[in-house]
Amino acid sequence: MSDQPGREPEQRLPALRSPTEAAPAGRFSAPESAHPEGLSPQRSAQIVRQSASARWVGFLVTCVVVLFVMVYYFYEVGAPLGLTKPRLEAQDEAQQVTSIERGYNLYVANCARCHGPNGKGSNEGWPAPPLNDQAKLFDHLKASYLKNVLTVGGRYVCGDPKSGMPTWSNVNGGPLNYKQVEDLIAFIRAPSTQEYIKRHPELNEPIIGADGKVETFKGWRDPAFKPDPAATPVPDCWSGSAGGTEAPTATLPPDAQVVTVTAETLAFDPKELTIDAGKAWGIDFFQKDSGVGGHDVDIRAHDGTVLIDNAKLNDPGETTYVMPPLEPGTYVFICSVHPIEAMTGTLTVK
Ligand code: HEC
Ligand SMILES: [Cu+2]
Repeated sequence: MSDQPGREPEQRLPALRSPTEAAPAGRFSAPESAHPEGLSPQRSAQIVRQSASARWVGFLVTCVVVLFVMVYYFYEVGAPLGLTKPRLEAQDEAQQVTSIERGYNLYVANCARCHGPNGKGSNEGWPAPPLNDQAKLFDHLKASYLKNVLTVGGRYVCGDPKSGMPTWSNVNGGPLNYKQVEDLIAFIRAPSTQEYIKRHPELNEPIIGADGKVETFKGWRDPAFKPDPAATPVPDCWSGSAGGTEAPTATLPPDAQVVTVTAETLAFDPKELTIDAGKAWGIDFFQKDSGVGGHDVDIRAHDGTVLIDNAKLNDPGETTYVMPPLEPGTYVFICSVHPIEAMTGTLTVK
């Protein structure tokens, strides 16, 4: 401060205070009584106790928070050692199971009549190529491929515009919406290592079999399957072992068993049929009613699952239904137009 020469430092400050005007010290400190020279033993014991329990409470609250965070963390990402699944994964899986169970019903209702109830297709005498085949499931029937086939129809498989496989997705005029297409794909690609519950298509309740147990099914795809390195890869265009496109109109071998069924005055005759297992067979069907909406002969399992869906004869006439081989057991043959007692019979396959 060389601009004010000759003054003492305190005189250079802007406001000079008279030395008597000191700040009252008492304002800034507690009264004398708050600073006892010593504490009584009880008082100091109390202070120690109080601060100890306050620290305990703090410690416990911290523990609770830490525990909660840890439990929630494991709930979210899954407990160690695989004790629980990550929450999102578990939810994903539950949704996947639902999708597969729905897909099963869609398959039974829409696809089984050509690809067979087990997806064995032409390997078991059905008119469409097999889907349940490990080599095909391994690298041919991928989700994206299935989606394309179901969206475009059988034309997508080998480029045949007259392919017997219809278009399924409703984006191209088919009957199934995108969710149903997804469910079907989930079912076709479901792993064979897991069991799923058969559910009623409308009620969604588990179907109870004749033995009182819930009926189940397994996926087709073996997740452990590795193709033989020497095996020829599945070709892009595969319509069964014969190669090329097969029309889905099977013809009966000359020695096939053919049974006769007559529908007259809204009743089947006979109401009992017996055929051999494992061989293609036929029904000579005589339709003698007019003005009743027509008749057909469908084959169903006892739980109502449609196994064979034959075309309806609207007017009186005769046709021969070509029937794929069936496994031994008893089935129901029924007119889908008149599912009444008189148009329901028992088919025994031996
Ligand atoms: C009317 C009979 C019929 C029905 C019903 C049917 N398909 Fe097909 N499907 C075929 C035929 C025939 C082919 C062979 C197409 C071709 O090569 O032209 C085929 C081919 C396929 C293929 C391709 C197979 C391959 O090896 O590339 C898939 C996948 C398929 N069908 C799935 C389904 C699904 C899923 C359903 C039920 C929604 C279904 N099909 C219903 C007759 C049918
Ligand atoms: Cu009928």
